[in-house]
Amino acid sequence: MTKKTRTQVCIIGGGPSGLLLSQLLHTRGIESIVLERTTRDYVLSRIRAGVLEQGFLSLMEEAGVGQRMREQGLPHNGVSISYGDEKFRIDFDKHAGNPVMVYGQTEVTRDLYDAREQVGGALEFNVENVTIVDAQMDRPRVTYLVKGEHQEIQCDFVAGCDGFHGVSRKTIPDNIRKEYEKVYPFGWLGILSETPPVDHELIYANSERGFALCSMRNENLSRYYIQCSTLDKVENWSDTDFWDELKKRIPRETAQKLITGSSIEKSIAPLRSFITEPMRWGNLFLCGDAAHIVPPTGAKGLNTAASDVYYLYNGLRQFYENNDSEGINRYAQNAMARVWKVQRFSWWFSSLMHRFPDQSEFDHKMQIAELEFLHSNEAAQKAMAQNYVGLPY
Ligand code: RFL
Ligand code: PHB
Repeated sequence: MTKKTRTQVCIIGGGPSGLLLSQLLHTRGIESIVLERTTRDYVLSRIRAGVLEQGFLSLMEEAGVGQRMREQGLPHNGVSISYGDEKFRIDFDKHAGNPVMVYGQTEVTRDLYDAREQVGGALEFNVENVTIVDAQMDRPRVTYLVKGEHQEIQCDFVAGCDGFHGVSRKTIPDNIRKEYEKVYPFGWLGILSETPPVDHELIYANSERGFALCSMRNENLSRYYIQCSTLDKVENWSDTDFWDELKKRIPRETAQKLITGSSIEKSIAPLRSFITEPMRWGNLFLCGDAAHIVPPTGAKGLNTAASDVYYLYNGLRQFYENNDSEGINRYAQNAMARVWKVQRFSWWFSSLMHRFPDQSEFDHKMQIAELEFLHSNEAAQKAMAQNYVGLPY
């Protein structure tokens, strides 16, 4: 026996994109059901993004979940870039007029889960075999299994917010779907440690030994990354090895101030640029990592997921409130135009900051020349600042 339910928007994936979309729709009285393959605890255990753009903050406020972020987040007015022992600052206030907010993805997701639960939002965990049926018809359906029981949701629209490994993107037939991909020949080894951050702002470091990033979550929680080989394993890196390597990649003056401690999380992430087109197929709309992945240099993944949510939410709102399909019809075009620009920035910043295994001496000289140009040129700093704090949407 299949249990049948009806809703307006079926959202696949209970990560930040899916939760934010469902909470925003709720503020307008639009019904949704979120289907999540794992559990709330599992989603909250993934240490990911840490830097939020203004557009993201506005959406959280609009969704009514901005309070803790406003109280506990750390506004940052700039970021530092180093190469060897040289270090300079990109001033967001001066060049872009907006700060960014340091507030972890874990906290964003926790706030969204709490809000969904407070208003009795429909969320199903541990769903299996999610399948999108009749995405091109007026009444698409989503079928799945939960605790061995067959379930079916009939809806008007399906939002595919199920990340890079989800099923939504693959529902679009191969002859319609086009994918663009660049895989980088290195990864990021990250640790979280209950130590004060080495600086009050983030430091992106280009060094002879490879890239490093000094980031944070709060005054006593630091997040550091170092570029590593794609073949590396977390077990190969003791905390001491990690700190020793980090110190060699950041300016000496900064390394002397670094407070080390034992790690409470350690993981390796691959780096990839990936885009799939189209982002809409019939009544299926892809959002966030389901449609695109950026390398983490520049902190754009979660923020770009949020700009997709913005376009989709406003399109759905226009549809349900005014019976006007203009917004949903323009969704793929609007979202994609911004996604390519963000991809460009993430690719440029990644290319500038990392050591590539096949890098020639010429390539290296070009990196240093570009860093020196950025160091000394206000127009270049302005372009960097505007991209970092987030392009408008
Ligand atoms: P998510 O977070 O992957 O969530 C998708 C959810 O869908 C579920 N799912 C399914 N559910 C039902 N049925 C299925 N068949 C399903 N398949 C999957 C999954 O369990 C999951 O819960 O995608 P979403 O919501 O689009 O959010 C995207 C962000 O998580 C991602 O872009 C960022 O984390 C990227 N990122 C960063 N972004 C930033 O904006 N700023 C940063 O500072 C930043 N730092 C980072 C990052 C990503 C990193 N890693 C690990 C890749 C740092 C790192 C190291
Ligand atoms: C993080 O704090 O996890 C972080 C910050 C900036 C990035 C990537 C990750 O560019």
